[in-house]
Amino acid sequence: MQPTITAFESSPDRGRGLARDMRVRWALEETGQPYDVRLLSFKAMKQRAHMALHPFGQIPTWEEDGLVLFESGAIVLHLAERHPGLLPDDTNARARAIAWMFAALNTMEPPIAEYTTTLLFERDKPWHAERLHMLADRVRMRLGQLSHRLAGADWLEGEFTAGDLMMVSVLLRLGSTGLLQEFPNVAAYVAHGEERPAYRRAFADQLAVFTARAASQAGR
Ligand code: GTB
Repeated sequence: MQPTITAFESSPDRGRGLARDMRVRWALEETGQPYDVRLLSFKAMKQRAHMALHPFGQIPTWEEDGLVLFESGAIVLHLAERHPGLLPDDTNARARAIAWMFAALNTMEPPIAEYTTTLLFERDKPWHAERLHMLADRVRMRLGQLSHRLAGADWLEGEFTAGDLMMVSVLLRLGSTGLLQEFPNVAAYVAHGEERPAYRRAFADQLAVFTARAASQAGR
């Protein structure tokens, strides 16, 4: 049975690939695995059927042969461990790739998520400008450290791994904020990830969901 993942029926990012199903789609494309997608409204995400799959009522989830998973990192790791293409064979290199997955999710993503949340959803707060400034500096600190580590390399550990997939996915959340461009080698790293055919296929598929829905609503 091929896996089924869940995704937004209508993503708030209008198909810009920022929702977390995108990293799972990308991993599926990198490993050449076919999959099905079940689209969910915000309401359906909080209903019993989906809450039985995801304790926090979110996307993405993963269902395959009786296994149900949530958390995009756990899903990508599960996939990477079972199919070639995302983790090196060498034990130590594999451990390092997994460490980068955790770094993306646990060190980079929290300040980036805080920054983008404040940028988009807390504009009306009296402390908005001050907090945004502080959060931008926290993101800059991590980007600077990553930039130093990357130097002129294409990927974090020589070859492309699930660590890069996760890191690029997280960095893409910075989108048009301009922060990435302050670190040209990090911006180039992200662009390099976006150029991968597997990324492009995953991006096109999630965008098609948004455009099909927008077209059907316009036709009503
Ligand atoms: N840690 C979990 C994981 O990695 O899987 C986080 C999952 C998560 O945050 N899911 C979000 C969700 O289901 C979608 S991705 N939200 C609905 C809810 O909580 O009720 C987060 C997201 C949403 C929208 C944008 N955007 O529009 O740009 C970007 C990211």
